[in-house]
Amino acid sequence: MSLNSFPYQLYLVISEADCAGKNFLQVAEKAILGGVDVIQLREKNSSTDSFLAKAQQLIELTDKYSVPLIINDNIEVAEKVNTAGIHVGNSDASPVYLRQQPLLHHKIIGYSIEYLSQLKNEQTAVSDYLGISPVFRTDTKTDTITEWGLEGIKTIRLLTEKPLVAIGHIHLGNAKEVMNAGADCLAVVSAICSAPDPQKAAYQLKNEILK
Ligand code: TZP
Ligand code: MG
Repeated sequence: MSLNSFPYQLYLVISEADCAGKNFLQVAEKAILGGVDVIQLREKNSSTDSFLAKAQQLIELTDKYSVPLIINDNIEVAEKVNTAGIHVGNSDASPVYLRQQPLLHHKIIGYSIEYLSQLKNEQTAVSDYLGISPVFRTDTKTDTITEWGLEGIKTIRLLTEKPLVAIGHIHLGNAKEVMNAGADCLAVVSAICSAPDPQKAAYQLKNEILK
């Protein structure tokens, strides 16, 4: 297991829509105060202009707390806002392509794994961390392919030393078993964004990870 290129343990994936009426910047700040150590902005139904505006607001906050900000699948936003990284899926721009871009090549690159065959490809080789996507079925993202489950994490753990970020229906009740299966980091949307108290939710999750 190698944590050097991604030494984080609790990863908030956030969008304005996922915060359901709450101010997403306030949710993000509470999450940081609770123990989130990396944040991804994932705006699936926004125009690039709106995504850009949100990223510019969010990076002011993440910079204040020295928390890395990662942009989901939007090269223009990742280039224009000086974010720490970009996350892509199997059908997005490829990590190899991103590594060739002058404004992106040095950034953290995350790559979602939906098929075991991806572990052998050059995209995986150039990525800083791998998303195990999804671990469990989730209402937050329904266009998914494999549900890896705990067995899937164990299998992937045996096949790669890349840092593994588990995502998909992760909450306080299963956090420890997901870590024990071989994940290095837990990524959550609803466990924090939909929580009545996002700071407390983040704090409890972080404690569970560190236990
Ligand atoms: N990728 C795979 S599952 C997922 C993403 C973005 C959503 C996870 O959301 P939740 O609410 O933590 O299950
Ligand atoms: Mg995508």
